[in-house]
Amino acid sequence: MLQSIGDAFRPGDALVIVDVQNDFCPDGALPIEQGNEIVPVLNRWIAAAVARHVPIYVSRDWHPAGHISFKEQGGPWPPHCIQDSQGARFAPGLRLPESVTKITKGVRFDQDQNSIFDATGLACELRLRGIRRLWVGGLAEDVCVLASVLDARRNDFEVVLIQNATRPVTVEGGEKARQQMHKLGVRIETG
Ligand code: VGL
Ligand code: ZN
Repeated sequence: MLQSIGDAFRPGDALVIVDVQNDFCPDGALPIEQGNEIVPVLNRWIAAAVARHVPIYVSRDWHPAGHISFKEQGGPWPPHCIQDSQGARFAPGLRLPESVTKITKGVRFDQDQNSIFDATGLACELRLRGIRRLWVGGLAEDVCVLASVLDARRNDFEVVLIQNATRPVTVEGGEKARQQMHKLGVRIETG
């Protein structure tokens, strides 16, 4: 457990918030149990990041209607996060400053994009800004958070997973995801 989350930051850090959108919260189309409970935790991290001038990146799953990842199209998921829908909006309690950088993913017609690094150019952007370490939270721990963290490690970024700022689709999936991340040198923190 960190003493003070602000003090945990150092130069070269960024805060990364993955897909905290209505459809992944309990009343949404692809509800994640207690998905909304991470919002107040993330708000503390956002405030600390703003106070320390730590850049904040926020991703959104942003699917065209009839996306390839939807069940009707042979994919694994119910329709969710359809572009411009209420379900695709960021959770209303999430206090995002105007200075956040948004990452839009899931827009590809030919395949899903679980990772925020997949065809977004994000690794290049982070390197240009001198970012070397990512503090990561969001939804879902065993899907888009996992895929993003794995890609971050492949791209040689250090990663700290904020454990209490993420929730999995399934409990077992979350455990496996944490094991996998830990093996790849991801630090797992509560703050
Ligand atoms: C996600 C399932 C489908 C996620 C996105 O953001 O974790 N999960 N699309
Ligand atoms: Zn999706």
